[in-house]
Amino acid sequence: MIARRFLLATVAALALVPLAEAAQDKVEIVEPWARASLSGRNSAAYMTIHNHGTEKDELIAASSPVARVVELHTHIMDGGVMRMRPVNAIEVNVGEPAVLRPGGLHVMLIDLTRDLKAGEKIPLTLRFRNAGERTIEVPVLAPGATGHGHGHGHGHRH
Ligand SMILES: [Cu+2]
Repeated sequence: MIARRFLLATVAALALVPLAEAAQDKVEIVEPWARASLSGRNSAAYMTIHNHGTEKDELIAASSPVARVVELHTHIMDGGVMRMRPVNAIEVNVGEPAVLRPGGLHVMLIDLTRDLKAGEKIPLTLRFRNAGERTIEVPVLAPGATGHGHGHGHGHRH
């Protein structure tokens, strides 16, 4: 009886190993893009963030070598005018992706260190409260772009 109990405990412990590894990759960033900026001093980056973990997470900061200041922003209606407003964090709930897109939540790239040209990729580091840091390569799209969806996807359809 004792031997059997020991065996069950061992099997249970082994089963936990893959779960622990999966938890490290619970945040998935899909279809990131940034708006090209050839003359302006600012730009913005957009993406969809999935949380495959079991607990709510939050995007709390971002940084990039192409911008001296990077903030998390949203848009609000203020007297009939759309205005951008910094937010402290962007919630990334389990099973409910955070969608950053023009006119809504975005990563604001302020005081660019150089032009952002369509076709290039810029590095962007995202810091999550639980998942830690992720550095991604963000494709730069033309100034009038509204996002992916013209055969530009990477097979991520949730
Ligand atoms: Cu903004």
